Amino acid sequence: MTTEVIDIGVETLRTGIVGGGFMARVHAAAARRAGARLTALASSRRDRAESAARELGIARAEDDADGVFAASDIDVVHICTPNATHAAYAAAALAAGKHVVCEKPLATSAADAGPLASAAADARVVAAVPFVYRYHPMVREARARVDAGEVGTLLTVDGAYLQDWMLRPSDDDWRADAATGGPSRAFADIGSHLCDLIEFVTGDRIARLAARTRRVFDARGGREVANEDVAAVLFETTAGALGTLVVSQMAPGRKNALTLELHGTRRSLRFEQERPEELWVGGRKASRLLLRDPAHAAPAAARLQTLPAGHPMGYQDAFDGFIADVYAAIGGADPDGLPTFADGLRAAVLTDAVLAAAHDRTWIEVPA
Ligand code: SOE
Repeated sequence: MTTEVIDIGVETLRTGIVGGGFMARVHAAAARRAGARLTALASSRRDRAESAARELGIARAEDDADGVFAASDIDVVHICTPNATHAAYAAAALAAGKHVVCEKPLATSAADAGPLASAAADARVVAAVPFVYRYHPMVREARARVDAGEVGTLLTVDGAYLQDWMLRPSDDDWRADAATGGPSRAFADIGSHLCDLIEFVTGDRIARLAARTRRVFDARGGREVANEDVAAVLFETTAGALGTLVVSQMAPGRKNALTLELHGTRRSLRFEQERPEELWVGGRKASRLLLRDPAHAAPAAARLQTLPAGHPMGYQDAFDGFIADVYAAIGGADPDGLPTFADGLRAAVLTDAVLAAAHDRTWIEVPA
């Protein structure tokens, strides 16, 4: 029997992953769904790479990250390692001519993120940061409605991102260690998602802010903690809207509760990450809860709906939508709303501003 190979004119992308934890699993699933070949994985140690590669069904384990960057059979590198390694790994992947998906924070300071954003622009490769909540269809629906003027002039923003996995002093993670996590933990890890969503949905920018941060436990799991558990931010946008943000990884009962509520002169909108099928539209006379439905969606929201109404889509679907757009961009497309290294730099600028405002106990003008 002969096997006929049909050339459908689409080259299979070859993906390499650096990192072997939870996020590597999410990236691998999304890459596979986007049709890529998962070629190799590297982790902090060879044995870890081998077990993660086995678990994720990846053909080859490399000795270290350099092995992935140097591999001639890899087109796109996904960096899913501790925060403090991101900048150097992203720079090395770009220098090797790879397309790059780098976990957030892109770097642990704006000073380190800036050159990466410039290098990515110069390298003419696709360089993306997974601000994946942009890929919930109801977030695109909210953005389309703001853009169409349904909200009116934006007056206030009420945002929160709450988790509880660092509630007890025995809860520990590399993110709590400044050497691996960086100078900000809660804000860089999850506050960055919230700010990205605010600016993405409203098209407005956080222009100035005041902030307080708090480290609740000075030690976790026997080591010193150098970054914050919680943060509160008061801000003003370029267009004059006022907003507040509460960010905590110590909010009992809250697992991944990103909530964003916008109030305008005509309508309010509310999105909750843990209820991604819904968008609340508030009005003075009547309010409505919209349920995701491709048949009644703005085009920008409809294109991300891979399942029909009533068949819930969630976190992995949002991630899959993001990676599908990254790979489409590598193929020459220009997908709307793809978060790039420029957005990673923006998150680093905002994180620096929050830390500076909290430290100096003053308002900070956020660089545009
Ligand atoms: C842990 O706080 C974490 O996995 C973040 O790192 C992700 O960015 C967020 O999507 C969920 O929570």
